[in-house]
Amino acid sequence: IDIEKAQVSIVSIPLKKPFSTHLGVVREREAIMIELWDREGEVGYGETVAFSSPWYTEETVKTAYHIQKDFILPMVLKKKFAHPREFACEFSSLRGNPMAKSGVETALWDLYAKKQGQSLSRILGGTRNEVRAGAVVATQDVTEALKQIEQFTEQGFERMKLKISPANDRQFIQAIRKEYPKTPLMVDANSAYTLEDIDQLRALDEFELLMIEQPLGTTDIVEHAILQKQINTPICLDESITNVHDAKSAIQLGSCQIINIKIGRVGGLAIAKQIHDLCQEHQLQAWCGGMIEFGISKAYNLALASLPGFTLPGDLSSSTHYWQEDIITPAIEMEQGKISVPTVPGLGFSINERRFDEVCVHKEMIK
Ligand code: OSB
Ligand code: MG
Repeated sequence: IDIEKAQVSIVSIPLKKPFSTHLGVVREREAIMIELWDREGEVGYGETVAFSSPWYTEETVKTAYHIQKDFILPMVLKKKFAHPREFACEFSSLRGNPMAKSGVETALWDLYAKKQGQSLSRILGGTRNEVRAGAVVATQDVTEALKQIEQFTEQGFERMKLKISPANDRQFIQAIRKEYPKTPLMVDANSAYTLEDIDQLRALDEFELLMIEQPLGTTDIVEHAILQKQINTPICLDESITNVHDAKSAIQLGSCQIINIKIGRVGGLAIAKQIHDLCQEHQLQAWCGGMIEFGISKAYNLALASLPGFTLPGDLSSSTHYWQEDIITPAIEMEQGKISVPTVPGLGFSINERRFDEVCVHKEMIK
């Protein structure tokens, strides 16, 4: 892969409804799109999933833009890659900034898969032709949550994830369990608890949740191991797993039974695949997390989630789940709770230029 030029653009679209967690509310999604062209005119697409503010992890749209424009892209333009796997090694001396890295690394995978004439899923070793979807209920209001679950159920989602916090767990989950006694339910706390809340967390065991995602702090790998010994609900780690080493530590310590793998959070597709392989080796369940993302990132999630170790439904939804019209073509659609994995060469989706121009707020070519 020999890259000739790169375009970095910022797109922005308002959400159909606010996405609310104990950390704040997302009303508008802003993200950085990456287009890489090689010397033969082939293009690869990437999406950078950092948010406008650092509520989920440290990165933001502005920090990722700076790292990509001033460090990653100049190096990518200079180097020739035999395989996208070489990216992680090449950039090991650029510390942190996993979402900035992932936005560029994924574009190399799309380009590579197109050159090979194979689907990205196939290149990665995917074994599924469809993946199971899952919906996220991100509101602090019970009536609104029930309304959303009713709609999600009608749309075909079979698994619901509720955003919880110490101020909003028991009564909230109870109200939903009462109406939906059989629906597979899981909860995500985004680090809202500490070990002092052990009794409150143990009290959630009775709801037979599929898992509790990231109850404790982002760096609390040891504390999660202590907590897991005292509750029955399986712990799933999200924010705590930022690379392969974190996954190894969590597995060795028994900090979780399940890992949520997000390509952007771990710094790219090659590392996401390595964490998947590690989960398989140690018999941990894995699933693919979501970032309220645009279609390009969703398409990478489909390819990743087609790997055999992704045994649970992911935070995967159609490309019109969060807004009326996305920037990709064709659209990603969900049918009966499932989304099909593309079989055409590469990522399987490209940018819809008309829609892209409507929502693009900044564009820059780097040569
Ligand atoms: O913690 O999994 C999370 C969205 C943005 C940031 C963090 C998280 C989420 C979600 C997934 O819960 C929502 C989705 O993309 O469907
Ligand atoms: Mg999460």
